[in-house]
Amino acid sequence: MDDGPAEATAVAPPPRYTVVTLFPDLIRSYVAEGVVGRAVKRGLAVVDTVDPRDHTTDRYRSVDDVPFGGGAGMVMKPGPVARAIESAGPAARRVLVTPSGRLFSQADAVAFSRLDSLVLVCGRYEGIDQRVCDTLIDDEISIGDYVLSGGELAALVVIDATLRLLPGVLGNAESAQHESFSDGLLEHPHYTRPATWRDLPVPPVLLSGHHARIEAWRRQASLRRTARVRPDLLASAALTDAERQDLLDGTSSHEETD
Ligand code: JCQ
Repeated sequence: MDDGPAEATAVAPPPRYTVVTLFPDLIRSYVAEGVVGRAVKRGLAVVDTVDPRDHTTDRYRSVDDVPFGGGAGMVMKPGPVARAIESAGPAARRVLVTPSGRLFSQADAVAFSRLDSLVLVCGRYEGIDQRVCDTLIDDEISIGDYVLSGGELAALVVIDATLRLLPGVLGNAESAQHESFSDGLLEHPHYTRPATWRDLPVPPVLLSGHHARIEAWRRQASLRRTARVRPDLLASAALTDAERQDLLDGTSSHEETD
């Protein structure tokens, strides 16, 4: 087989995730471990950090200041965080993680996984000077309706959810598993050995070896769990008419596992 001149075969660089943070060690320690750590070590993604404190110009290396108009808490000064963002160079998307953003979803993770670069900006204190958001930020996302002490955990959530979607990061089996969450339902329960544990048996169908019945049981368990725990998800989930009818027939008398 002739693949053409070897010297002309361009290799795309891996996607780059740059985190702008006052606590780079928090990011580094997480991305050194587990699925994300393996992906980074294999060169499937690059995660790096930029510290706004390294972009200060005053003797005290100050990154925050009192809010104009008064009030409690401190605000991140625009200069250091702006220079930190710009030091990452051009990026496909610059995202601020903040409780004031729109809610991050699996669909966002899929969209981010198709970008070749992403800058994630972590706020601390009460937030970041609005002029930085207005001029340097493309997107503001929240991971949920609660307040964290800083954006680092939220940025790590976004990186983790995004990076595991990159080609080659998960094995084939795990990737296929994914598709099953993409049907918009919650997962069915999982069991492993022993078949009886503390007098608790595994649902017998799972030991039957009857793959069609097992799939049907899992589908029903997913549907019932979703109806019970997250009924809001059913509106956009792909359900057959028969499945919708089954859920309407369902009462508290039957649990998800029967
Ligand atoms: C993200 N859900 C909660 C806290 C201000 C940029 O301004 C701020 C950022 C944070 C950190 O992020 C969160 C968060 N999603 O708390 C306050």
